[in-house]
This record gives sequence, C-alpha cells and structure tokens, in this order.
Amino acid sequence: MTQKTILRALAGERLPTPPVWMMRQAGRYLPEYRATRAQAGDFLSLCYNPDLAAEVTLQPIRRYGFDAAILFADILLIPQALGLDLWFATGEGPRLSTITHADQVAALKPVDAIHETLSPIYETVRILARELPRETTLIGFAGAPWTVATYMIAGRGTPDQGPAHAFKAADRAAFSALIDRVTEATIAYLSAQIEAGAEVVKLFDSWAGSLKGQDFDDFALEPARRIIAALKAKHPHTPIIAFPREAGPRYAGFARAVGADCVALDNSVSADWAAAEVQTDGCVQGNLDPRHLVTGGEALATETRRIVQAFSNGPHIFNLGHGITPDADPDNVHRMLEAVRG
Ligand code: 1CP
Repeated sequence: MTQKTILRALAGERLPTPPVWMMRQAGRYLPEYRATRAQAGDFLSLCYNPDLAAEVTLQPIRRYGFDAAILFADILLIPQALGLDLWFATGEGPRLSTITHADQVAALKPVDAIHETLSPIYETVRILARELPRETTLIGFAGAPWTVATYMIAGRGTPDQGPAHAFKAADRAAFSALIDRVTEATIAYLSAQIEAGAEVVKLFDSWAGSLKGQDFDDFALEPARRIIAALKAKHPHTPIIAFPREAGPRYAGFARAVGADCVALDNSVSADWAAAEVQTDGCVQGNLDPRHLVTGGEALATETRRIVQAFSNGPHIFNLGHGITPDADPDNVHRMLEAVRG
C-alpha cells in the first residue's frame, strides 16, 4: 500500500512535490463555510454539531484537494470541558470566565469529565475518517497548555499575554498546577481523537514566543514533551506536529527536545535559516506569510516557489506561517497550489 503523502513526509521522506494543506483552511474566506456557519447559528454550535463540523472540514478538500484535512473545532473547547464558561461575542472573538486564584484551578473539573463535553468532537472525527478521500490525511489538534492557559487566565485573546505572565509571577505554583491540569486534559483529548480516527495530531502553541528563557523550558517545552511522550506510549505510530509559534532561535532542536515528528514554522522564520538549522532534525511544515493570499499577484507565486525550493533537500509539508485570514481571495489559494505543485 502506498502511504499518504503527508505520512511519508512525517516519516522523514523527501518528496519531489511537498504535500500541502493550510492553517484555518476551513474558515470565513470561503462562502460555503459562511453558509454552513449561518445554518448552525453560531460558531460553538457549529463546533458541537458533528455533521456540520464534518461538512466544513470537507469543504476545502472538495474545493482545493489539499493533502490533509484538519478537524473543525477550537482550542478553547478544553477550557469549556474543564468547567469554564465560553462564548463568542459577535465580531469580538472568544470570551471565557477567568481563572485568577489557586482555588479556581483546584475547582476545575477532573480530567475524566472532559469527554462528556467533547464527545461530539470525537463523532466529527469518526465521520471524517469514513468520508475523506482515501489519499487525504486527517489531522486532529489541541492547543498547547501555555496558549490555552493564556485564554483561561485573561478570559480572552491578549496581544502580550500580560494577565497570564502576571499570574505566573504572582503564584508560580498555582500557575504550574493549571498548566499540569491542561496538560493532562490535552493528553486525554488527543488520545480520544486518535482512537476516533485522527491519523496525525498537531499541538498549537500560538503564544510560545512570549515565553523566554527558563519559562520557555518550563511552560512550552516541558508540557509538549509530556503530552507527546504520553501519546507515543499509547499510540506509537501516530505522528505529531508541534507549533511553537514565534519561538525564533528556539525552533532549533525543538522537535528533538519534545519528541515531535515535525515542527511547524511561523512566517517570521527565514526558510533558508530553518532549512539549515531546523530541517536537519526532520520534517518541517510552513511557512508562507498568509498575507500573500490577500495580496496575490506575482509575489504570491514567487514567494511560494522560494519556500518550496528552500526546503527541497529534506522532508517538508507546505503550509502557511499562520492561519488564512477572512479577507483572503479564494482564487489565490488555487494560485498558491499551482506554484507548489507546478
Ligand atoms: O467562524 C468564526 O467566526 C470563527 C473563527 C474561528 C475558526 C474558523 C475560530 C474562533 N476558530 C476557528 C477554527 C479553528 N481554530 C481551527 C479548525 C479549522 C481549521 O484550521 O481549518 C483550528 C485549528 C483553530 C485553532 C485556534 N483557535 C488557535 C490556534 C491557531 C492560531 O490561529 O494561532 C487559536 C489561538 C484559537 C483561538 C481562537 N478561536 C477563534 C478565534 C477568533 C481565536 C483567536 C482569538 C484571539 O486570540 O483573539
């Protein structure tokens, strides 16, 4: 049996044409997504409706034939499953009830209780495992503990993660207990996704770049290492992609340190630097600036080909450095794919 292209790249194979998918490939830039979302009502109703969540996951596969589909869900479902309130204020992004004291960390629901909330997500995975084309890889995901904790502490997205840094400085023990609780929940959540049919899992540490020095070791590296070790013990054949966004020089050696099969690169990293310093460790994923999908033109094709070329001597999955934005032109995605696949 010929393996799927993404799985071959994750196993360390250099392919003549890199496999390709896109962060946030199911999203508001697609008219069919906006229509299904309107049908669901709001964003969370879409996440918890397995038929509609599977439908929006499949939409970009039908339109573009990406090599992978990513489960449609959100990193903030875990805090909700641990007992926090979660809602999406229209046009304003996510809002959560906040954690500001050690007592509130202790009062979170036990890890075993998360499946009660998250079982519709596993049903979405089962539907997708049945319905995806045979050549398409199904990727499950979760947020990394630090990134998830920044939302649990602030109750919203924050430009500098100030509230989470303040909590860490004021009570490092309580902060560590929160990271531990999210770490355990993430292991249980990703294991259940794999058991339902996810073939690869990705850990999104979108705010890793604001952790420095020892904090990066303790709260980005160590939780990822623990999650990956626990998953590998149970599911040794499931590849794992780590995304320590804006880790900069700390990208070097990261995959090896945490035991990941691939590291996803954000677009602040130079492809030539990463080919020399990061890809020597194994597969890399990335890293086109998503703004090129808004602006298009010759720069989109040139930049896409430059990235493919820079990573052409080793295993590479072509992707964006961050999520595609709602103002992107869907036709530019076709142009990007032409530039990757020739
Ligand atoms: O329809 C809408 O209006 C909601 C927009 C949206 C979408 C499409 C949100 C709210 N989440 C998602 C889906 C999502 N989120 C997916 C699956 C779909 C896909 O990739 O095709 C994934 C993998 C995520 C991951 C996610 N959610 C991250 C990590 C990746 C990243 O972008 O850095 C983060 C930080 C979130 C939180 C979140 N969810 C939604 C928003 C607007 C945000 C960011 C909030 C903020 O920081 O202000």
